[in-house]
Amino acid sequence: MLIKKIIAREILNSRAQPTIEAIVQLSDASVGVYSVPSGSSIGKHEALELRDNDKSRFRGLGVLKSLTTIATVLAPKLIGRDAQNQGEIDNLMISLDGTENKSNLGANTILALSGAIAKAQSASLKLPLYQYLAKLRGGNMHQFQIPTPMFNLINGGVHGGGNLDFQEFMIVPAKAGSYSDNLRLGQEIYLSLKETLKSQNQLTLIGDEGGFAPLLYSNLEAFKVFEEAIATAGYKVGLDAFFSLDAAASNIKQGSSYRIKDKPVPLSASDLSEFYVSLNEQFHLLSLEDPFAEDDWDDWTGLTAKLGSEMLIVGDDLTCTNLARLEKAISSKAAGAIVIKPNQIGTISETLTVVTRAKEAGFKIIVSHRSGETNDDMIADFAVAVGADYAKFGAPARGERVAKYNRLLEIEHELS
Ligand code: 2PG
Ligand code: MG
Repeated sequence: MLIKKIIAREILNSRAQPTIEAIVQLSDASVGVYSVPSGSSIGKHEALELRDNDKSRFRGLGVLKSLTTIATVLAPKLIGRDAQNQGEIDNLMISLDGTENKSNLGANTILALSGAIAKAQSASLKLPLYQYLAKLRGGNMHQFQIPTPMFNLINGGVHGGGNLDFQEFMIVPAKAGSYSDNLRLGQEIYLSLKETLKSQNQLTLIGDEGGFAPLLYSNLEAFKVFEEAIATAGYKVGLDAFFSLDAAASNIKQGSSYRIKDKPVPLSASDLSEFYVSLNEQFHLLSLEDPFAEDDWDDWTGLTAKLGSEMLIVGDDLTCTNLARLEKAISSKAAGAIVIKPNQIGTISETLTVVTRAKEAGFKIIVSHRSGETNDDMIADFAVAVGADYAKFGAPARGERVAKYNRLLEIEHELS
């Protein structure tokens, strides 16, 4: 169906930062509305998020440049095109930008339209969005499954209160249960964790992704608190629920070493690797994301050789949903799983391509929100569409997080 009208607006995300909402209308009156998320632990190799840098508005974070680009550069080229040609449209926007990292027009500018066009076309076809996205990828249209949620229940690093060094302490339900049972487990452990923290006179204030941000003595202590909360909720670690960690290690690297409060002295990469080994001996991690800084490939390869058969070593800042970086991760055996975030690369088509390649290489797929989110729930459909193994949407609390978890409930209902 032909694209008839494109509108873009400046709205706010969950972190009080402006973002872009695009509204695309097709000639049959179908509409797609999509708003772009925003990270705070942004990988060096992500496509560029364009901001106005005009300090007189929104502390420089405004997105008026993007709105102007949409109105004057992109919309004139897109109006009249057929929205079913997502790949062609995305390629056109990539070539109009003309840079490697979309620094000319902005990945947020381009993704706003890429997402809204996909949503409009799925509405026009009267297909649920996850089915339409699966069709775009050329994937299996029959065996849809809901990915296993990764609940980020303790927020540290740049998402927390500045106390814990690692960024995301997650609880992941066992694969066996239904999605709704898994969501219930997440809620029960979340509220049990709140009580556990209270009983230890800890603050129960929350961080950017809805998890708690307590003032603990060490990063290890977070796992001990988890153990207690899980037991109190009536679940068993290693049977009903597993631990995952996003170290987001680029943010804790100072010079050539890493600083974590568990150790009195700075750690070399090999010290940190030993720390992960002993952490795993004590708490058995399901996955470990960004264990080292984003360009330290040899350290990644070493850790994957050491621990990769016991847990998933996950690239996020390492890979940045970027095909070339994924290829390097595959050939250097630097990881066994990849975080997929459309706004790291800037178009729906490129994101789908990265998923397809990662699957082909046997990587596990973790489709992820960003720490700065709106209530947009397209990422939930995306996770189902690509047959993701895991969906990482933060804590099972706060509106912009539960928008995604509740959308998965809706899809589960529809599939049953
Ligand atoms: C991450 C993400 C999402 P941010 O590192 O995995 O949880 O954080 O969006 O801040 O990059
Ligand atoms: Mg991460």
